[in-house]
Amino acid sequence: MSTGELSAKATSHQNSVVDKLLQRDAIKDLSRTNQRLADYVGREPIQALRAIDIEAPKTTFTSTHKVPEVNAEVFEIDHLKSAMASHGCLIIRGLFNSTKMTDFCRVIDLAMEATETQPKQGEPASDIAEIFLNPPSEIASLVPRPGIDFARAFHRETGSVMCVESASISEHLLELYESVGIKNLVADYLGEAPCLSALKWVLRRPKLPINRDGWHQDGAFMGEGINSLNMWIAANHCGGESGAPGMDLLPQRLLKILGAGEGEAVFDWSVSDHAMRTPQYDNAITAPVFEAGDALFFDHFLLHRTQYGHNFIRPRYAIETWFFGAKNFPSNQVPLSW
Ligand SMILES: O=C(O)CCC(=O)C(=O)O
Repeated sequence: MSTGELSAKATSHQNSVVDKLLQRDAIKDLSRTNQRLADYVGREPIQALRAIDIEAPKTTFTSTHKVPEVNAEVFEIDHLKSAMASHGCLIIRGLFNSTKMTDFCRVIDLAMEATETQPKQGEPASDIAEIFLNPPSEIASLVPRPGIDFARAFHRETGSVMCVESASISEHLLELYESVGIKNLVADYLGEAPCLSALKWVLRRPKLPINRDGWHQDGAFMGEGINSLNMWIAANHCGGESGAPGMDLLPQRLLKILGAGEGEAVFDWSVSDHAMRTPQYDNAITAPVFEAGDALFFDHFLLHRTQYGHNFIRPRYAIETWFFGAKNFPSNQVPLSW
């Protein structure tokens, strides 16, 4: 697809989040994102107390689902602390406006198309390409081996794109997060100010078929000692029997990395499906249904994978944002200040 076609598709969504993004100042956004990366260059992590090292309050959840959940209107920080301590995860229903999130699916399409449609050499980038593909200049030098090209190819092949490929999407999302109180929520949970990660801040529209052996704990490649919280936002109806892949979860509080690279696992950080089919895990595994705007929170010890199945008939859109302690962060995930 040419950048012209991309532009035509994008402008048919006037007054949408796409339209708002097109009105942004791409140069200003780029300079902000560059600064966020620069803030962490040469900074060493400090292994301080993590959220999971602190005794959490016990909250009663009324739902009978396997994953604790709460509606955004009644959410309090103790819900998160308690659920993370007991199950390693929590769903906050309706945390984001569902119309805005549904609208965001177009942004994900355009961001993915933009990374596949680089402007030809010597050809100036169109307005749309400037917004949807304006990565920070230093990113290539900051990504550890096997490097940025590997990371980009991995994302393209699996159906995802790093948010920082578009500084404007990144800055837009940070503003959105702040407007619904996410910065305070994450700081309250972590017990320290948060930072983000260029490598683990990802727009997702997973390609089918889903990998059966993709179970993993992110701590297998981030390290165990970090202070982390992931916010995974569904941008469309998915999970369960909805016809679009959600997430398969083992909602149990784990405090170490289990069996990385075991059995038929595809990566040295993943776990095979066979290894998960023990009586201890099998009854607990669940694939919750999500609506646009619902958010799932978990940390680097939760065992999960993109929901596996054969009956998917619709794409799934999601935004994954890993937050870390501003002091206790994994340096290999290319931290960004917030
Ligand atoms: O969105 C997905 O399917 C996978 C997300 C994931 O693995 C993660 O958030 O760590």
